[in-house]
This record gives sequence, structure tokens and C-alpha cells, in this order.
Amino acid sequence: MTRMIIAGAQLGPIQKADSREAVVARMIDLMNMAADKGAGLIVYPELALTTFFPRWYMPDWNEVDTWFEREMPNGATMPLFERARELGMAMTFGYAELTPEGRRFNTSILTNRKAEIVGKYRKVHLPGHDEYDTERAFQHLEKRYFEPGDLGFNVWRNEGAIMGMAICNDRRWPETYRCLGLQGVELVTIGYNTPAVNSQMNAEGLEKRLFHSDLSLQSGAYQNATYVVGVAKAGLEDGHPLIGGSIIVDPDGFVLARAETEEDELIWADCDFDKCAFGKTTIFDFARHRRVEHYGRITSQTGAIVEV
Ligand code: CDV
Repeated sequence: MTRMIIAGAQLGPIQKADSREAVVARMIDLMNMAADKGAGLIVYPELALTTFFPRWYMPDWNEVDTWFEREMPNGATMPLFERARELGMAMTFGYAELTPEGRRFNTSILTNRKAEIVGKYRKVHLPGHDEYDTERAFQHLEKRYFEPGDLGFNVWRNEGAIMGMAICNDRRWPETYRCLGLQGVELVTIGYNTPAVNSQMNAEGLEKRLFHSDLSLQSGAYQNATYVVGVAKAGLEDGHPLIGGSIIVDPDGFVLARAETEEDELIWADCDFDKCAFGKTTIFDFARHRRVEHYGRITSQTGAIVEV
């Protein structure tokens, strides 16, 4: 039997002027709270170390690179790794990765209880645009600052459970969960930075954005019989509101824990990974029920083609 208390460490806003050291101190405070709850794994948001910089158009690539990490751990994040090792707590968090070859990715890493990095994921579904867009209320320049991830969707057996990662917009795509589900995933961790307003449709606000976040996370969990933890960076960041709504979802799709604020806030739940087995061996027994001969379009075609 494998069970573990999983903690979601929602972060409140991080302003442009906030240092990585200050953010890491907040992350350690949440980690200490998670230790008090007996957590074995703590999940932090996408781009956890800085403000959500893709909202800013930067023509100067030297400035862009100030938001990226060249190695992990590094000087600023080492205290987080050291505290995790002292507490014997696994963790996952997101950051902007600049590789030695000069490639830029929106990345998350997974560690074991010894604070050793056991897994890395680079965001596949990059939303937004790559040039300044005068039509939008604010910018979302992920396609400018990052390449699509090149590592695919992988799982790792970590501390007794089969774990996979995704990042923010990935949570809206069923392909994300299914690629992980086909590898027997039992826990999917997903950090996010989701604006509380749609930059292309002002009328779409907080209520609908939270609903779509829940809907995506809960359906991904149910349809693949896996726990899913979605963790936000929330609140008014550099004048731009981000949704909160961090949740831990069980393999039936039910929400076990939910953040109530838009601040630094810890949620946690006791996750029994054996509970994934029922769905995986009955209604979502993929080997028995999937009909791959009818799924060809999913990998051979991107956009919809209307032929009628
Ligand atoms: N960081 C993100 O990927 N944000 C997107 C927004 C732009 C819709 C999201 O899916 O939440």
C-alpha cells in the first residue's frame, strides 16, 4: 500500500521587484507548514521563482534572460533544496530554464525525499503569441520566450507512486493526461499562472476561469483514474489579477482540498494511491476498451478539418 500526504503550496503574487531569495523564503515557510501536516511531497506553481514575466513585451533578450535560471539548483534555490533534504520531503516546482546551448523552456522539476532531481518536464502547450499584440488587453508572450517542450510526457516512480508533471495550459488538453495515463500515472502535478480575465474577451472573468480550471483538472483525474494536484500563482501581480483555486483531486474526480485565498496558502490531502487501481482496471482499463484504430486523427492532424 502506498499512501502519502500531498501538499499544494499556492503562492500569492510575486512582484517584478521581488528577489528570488525572498520568494524562496516564502516557499520554505510553506514547506515547513507542509512538514507539520506530515506531507511527503509539496507542489509549487509554474514559474514559481519570479513574476509571470511573459505578460511583458521585452525587445532586449539580455533583459529576457534575467528571468531565466541557468542551472538548478542554483544559489537562490539552494536553501529550498537544503530544507527539503532536512525534512525528507519531495517537491516539484516550475521555473524558466535557459540551457547551456541558449534554448529557453518553461520547465518543472521533480525531486525525491533526498532533494535529488529525478524528473524534468518542459511545457508542451505554450499559449499566447510571439509578437506584441495590439488587440489584447495585456500580453501573453509565452510563444516568444519559450520553445515547446522537447521531452514529452514522462512518468517517474518516485517515493512509491508513479508521478508525472504538466504545466498550466497543458491541463486543458486531454492528450496531456492520456499520455501520462497510458504510463499508469497515479499523480499528476500541475502548476499554473492563469490571468483572472481573458485578454481577448473582457467579459470572461474569474468565475468562468475557475470553472474551466476545475473542469480540466477533475476530468483529467477521473478519465485516467489518477490523483491530480493543480497549484496556482494567485492574486494581483504587477497590476494583473491571477486566479487562485488550487485543488487536489482524487481518482474519481472529486476535490479533496481547495485553496480559499489568493495568497500564499497550503492545501493538503491524504492520497492513497491504491485507489487508482479500481478505475484503471474497470471503466478506464485502457487495454480492454480503447479503440486505437479510430484515434489516428489525434496524432496525424492538429487543426479541425471540416469536410461536410
Ligand atoms: N500560463 C498559462 O499557460 N496560462 C494559460 C492562460 C493564458 C489561458 C492557461 O491555460 O491558464
